Amino acid sequence: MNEDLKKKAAELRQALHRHNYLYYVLDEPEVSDAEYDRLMRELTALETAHPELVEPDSPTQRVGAPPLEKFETVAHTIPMLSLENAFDEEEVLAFDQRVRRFLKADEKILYTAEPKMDGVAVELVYENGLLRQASTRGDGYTGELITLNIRTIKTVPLALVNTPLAPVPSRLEVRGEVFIPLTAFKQLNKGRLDQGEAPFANPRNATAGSLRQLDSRITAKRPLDIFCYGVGRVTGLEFASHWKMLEALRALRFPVNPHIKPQAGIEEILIYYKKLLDRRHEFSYEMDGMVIKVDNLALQKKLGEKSRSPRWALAYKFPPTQETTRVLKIDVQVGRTGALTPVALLEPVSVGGVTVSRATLHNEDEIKRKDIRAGDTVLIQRAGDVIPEVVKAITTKRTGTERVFHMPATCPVCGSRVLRLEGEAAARCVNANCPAQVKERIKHFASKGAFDIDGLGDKLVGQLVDKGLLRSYADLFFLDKASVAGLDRMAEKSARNLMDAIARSKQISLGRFFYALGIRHVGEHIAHVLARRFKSLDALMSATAEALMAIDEIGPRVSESVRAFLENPENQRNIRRMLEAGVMPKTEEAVANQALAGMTFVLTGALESMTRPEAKARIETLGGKVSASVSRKTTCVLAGRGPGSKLDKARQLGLRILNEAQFIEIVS
Ligand code: D41
Repeated sequence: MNEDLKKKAAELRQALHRHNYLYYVLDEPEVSDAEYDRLMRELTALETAHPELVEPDSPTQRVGAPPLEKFETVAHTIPMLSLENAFDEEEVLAFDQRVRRFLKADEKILYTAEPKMDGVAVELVYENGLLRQASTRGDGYTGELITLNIRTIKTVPLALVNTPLAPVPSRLEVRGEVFIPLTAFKQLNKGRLDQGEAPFANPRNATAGSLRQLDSRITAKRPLDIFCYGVGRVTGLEFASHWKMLEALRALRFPVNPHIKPQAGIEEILIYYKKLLDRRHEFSYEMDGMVIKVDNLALQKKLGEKSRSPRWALAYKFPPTQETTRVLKIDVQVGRTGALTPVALLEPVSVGGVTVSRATLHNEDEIKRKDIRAGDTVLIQRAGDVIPEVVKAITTKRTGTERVFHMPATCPVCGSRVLRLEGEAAARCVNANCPAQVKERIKHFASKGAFDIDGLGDKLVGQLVDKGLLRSYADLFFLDKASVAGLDRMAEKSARNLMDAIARSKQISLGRFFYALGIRHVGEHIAHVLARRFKSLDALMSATAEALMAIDEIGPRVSESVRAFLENPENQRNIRRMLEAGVMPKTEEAVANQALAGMTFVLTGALESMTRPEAKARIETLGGKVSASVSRKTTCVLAGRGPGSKLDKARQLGLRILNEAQFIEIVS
C-alpha cells in the first residue's frame, strides 16, 4: 500500500518536473495550465496526507521555507575563478596570440563564445541527480549557502534524469549566472514603488538582493532565472570540449543560453561580438559583454590559470553605460504622495546611446551618503530602462565652488511645511492640495492601469491644474468642452477627443478604480485583490480594519492606509462626485459584459417605460455612448413618442432606428 503511494508520488514528481521544464525552459508546454495545476494539486494532497512522502526534490518545494537565522558558508571544491577583461578588439587579438604562443600552436584555435550575463554567479551541487546544495560565488573560494533560495527558481532542475547524451553523474557541480529578465524587473520595481518601497537600482542588484533573502518565501516571489555556463567537479560524465559540456548540461535539462556561438576562429568570434553588441537591446535580459573560451578542454587544461583567472577565457566587455558629466543644479520634485525627490539636472551626455539630462538622487540620506553637490563632476549610469542615477561624485575634480545640498524646509511648489517622519526615507510636503501633488495624483488617476484616459498628458494636466480647472481628479468629470478648447495648443478636435475619452473611462472595473484613487500602499495588485474580495465600492467603504486584515495579502500598513483614505471627508466627497457624474465602478465580469461597447446612440422623443436619463444610463452601463446629435458616427437612433428632426436626419443618413420595445429587448 505504502509502496503504491510512494510510486504514485514519484510518478507525479517526474511528470511535473518534465512539464515544468517544457514550460519554463523550452517555452513549449505539452499540457494546459489546468492539467499542470491538477497534477500539482494531486501531489500536494498526497504529500499533505503522507508527509513522509515529501522529498527535497519535489516540485511542491519551490515555494520557499521558513526563514534562516543566517547563511552558512561553504567552500567550493574547485575555486570559482574570475575572468580577465578586454575592452577592444586589439586586446582580444592579443589574447588569441597569447593562447597560441603558450600552446605553441600554428593553426587557429577554436573558441566558444557566450553572452555574458549581468547577474550573480552561483554553483549548484547535484549528488546522484538530486540538487543538494547551492551557493554564491563569494570570494571564489567560499560562498554562502543559498540552497533554499535557488530551489525557488523555476528553471533550476531539482532532480536530474538520465539521457542518452548525458547519464546522470554521481556528482555534478554546475555553475551559472542568476538574473532577472528586464520586463519582470520593471514590474518588480513598479510593484515596490506602489508599495512605497525603494526600487532596485538595476536588475543585478535586484537579483543579488533576492538571493540574499533569509526568508526563501520572499525569494520565491522574485522573477529569478538562470543560465548555466560551466562545471566544477564532475564524477561520472566526460566531455571533450566546452561546447559538448554545454550540450550535456542542456540534455540534463539545465537552462543554457541559446545564443551561444560554438567552435569558431577568433575572426568569426569578433563578428559575433559586433552582432551581439548591436542587438543587445533586443534581448530580454541584461548582458555586459561576451565571454570567449578556448573550446577544447585538453587545451584548457594545458593553459591552466594565472593568479585568479584561467588563461583560456576572456570577457570582452560591452562599452559601459556609465558616463561622467556635471551636475548643473539639484532640483526637488514633489510626487503624488508629497514625497520630495532630489533630482540632478545634468549637462546632457549620451549613455549607451541615450541622451541623459537628469538623474535621480533618490532622497536626502542618499545624497549625504554619496556626498553629491551641485557643480560636481559625477559618474552616472543607466541600467535597462531604469531612471538614470548618480553613482558617485568624482571628488578629485572639485574646485571648491560646489554647493552642498539641503532639503528645503518648505515645499518648492506650494511653500507648505515639509515633514520627515521617523523611519521614513522621504521628506514630504504636508499640503494635500499642493499643485504638484494634485498634478501627480491626476496623472496617476488617468494612467494606463487606472482610468486610462487617452490624450490627458503631463502638459495638459499641468495647464488644467494651473488654470484652476482641476483641483482634484473628480473635477475631470465636470470639465466642459469650451474651457478645455480654450487652452493653449488645444484644437477643437483634441478637446472633443479628450471629452470622449473621459466619458468612456466612466465604465471602469473596481480594481482599476481602487488603484486610480492613489491610496498609499495600494498598488495595482492590492487594488485588484480588494476588488475581488469586496466586489463593490460600498462594501469596501464600509469594510472594517478586521475585514481588511483578514485578506491574505493585506497587513496593518495597507489596512490602515485604506481606512484613513476612505474616512477622509475630502476623499469621500471626491468619490461621491465621481459617482454623481456617472462613474460606474463594477466587477471585472460586469465590465467584460459590455454588449454595447463601441456603439453610439442618439435619443429623440419621449419614452414610456423610463426617462431619457435612465435610458442613457442603461446604454452607458453596457459600454455604449450617448450623443446629442445625429452624425455618420451614430450607430442607432432610439425614437420615442413625438420624435424631432433627429429622426429625419437619421433616415436621410440611412441609420438604424429603434423603437422603445426593440431598445428594451436589446438592453435587457
Ligand atoms: O555569463 C556569465 N556571466 C559568465 C560568467 C559566463 N558566461 N562564463 C563564465 N565563465 C567563467 C569561467 C571561465 C571562469 C569558468 C563566467 C565566469 N567565469 C564568472 N562569473 C563570475 C565570475 C566569473
